[in-house]
Amino acid sequence: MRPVNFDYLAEKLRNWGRWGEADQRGALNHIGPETLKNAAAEVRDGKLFNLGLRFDRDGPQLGRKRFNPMVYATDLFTPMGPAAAPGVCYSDDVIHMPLQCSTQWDALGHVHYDGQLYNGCNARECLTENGALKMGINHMATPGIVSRGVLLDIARLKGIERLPLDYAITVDDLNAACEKQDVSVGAGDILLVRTGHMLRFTADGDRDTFMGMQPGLSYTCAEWGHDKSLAAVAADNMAVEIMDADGLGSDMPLAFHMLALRDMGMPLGEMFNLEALAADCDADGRYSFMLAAPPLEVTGGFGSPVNPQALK
Ligand code: UVW
Repeated sequence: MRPVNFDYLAEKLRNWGRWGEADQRGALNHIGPETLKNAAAEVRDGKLFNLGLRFDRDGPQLGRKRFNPMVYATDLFTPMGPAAAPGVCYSDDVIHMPLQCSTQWDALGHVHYDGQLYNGCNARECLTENGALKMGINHMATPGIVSRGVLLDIARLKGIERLPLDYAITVDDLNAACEKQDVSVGAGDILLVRTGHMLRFTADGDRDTFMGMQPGLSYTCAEWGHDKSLAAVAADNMAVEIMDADGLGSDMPLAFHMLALRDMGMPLGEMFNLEALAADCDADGRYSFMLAAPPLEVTGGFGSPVNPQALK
């Protein structure tokens, strides 16, 4: 069975055609010139935060199909050329990694159901072994992803460091966090949701727990994001949304993914490390900032690694 009201929500929130039949950027279209100017105006204190995880063999993946990045040198101490003086050398390297292995954006082509992607694209025609012919991450890379960011710290709202593994964040939680933090969320904003789950990897080194059942958004929060005209949502867990036995046991697992990516055309950012930013927001009471998180322009990619930066 599909989650309660899933089909009703999917139809209500569907943005297909809203930005044209050929559109492949979805909710990123909410980011216009005014949004960008407002985003830049958030930079007041000269503070910069890196929200990305490191890309190395000690990443969060447990192995199997998604594994941690492997970097190899392809040139080491290589002389610059026949005429180069002794000791004038260069080094090059190659990285082997899944695009989904660490801090990343999901492209609109990442998930689908009922044979269709965002904007009604036929999944069989669009998804190939060499990438997405439509709805690839490359469409999000130009002109890029920069906007006003707003952090809603749901763990702090609850007075705890990390939400319990089975906690589903509700619309009431999002509204309560806005009120407590005295911040409003508007059209074109990128919402960052802190669950505290990241600490299970970064502080505890517990990959099994980090990659397992986890707290996150309930699929019902998709309607909130739609009403706010969010451009994108990212979180400090692996899936943005809650991953629990109920959801994974339904015939529409990752229901928030489906509503966001496939129906709303709203990209999802995963494994954003929000700890330093959240501590600063708590200290200065300001939960909005400029967020620059451009994906790599991987042609037809179902996702992209990203090194997101928040500026205050
Ligand atoms: C899946 O696991 C399908 O998606 P994600 O990595 O986006 O959570």
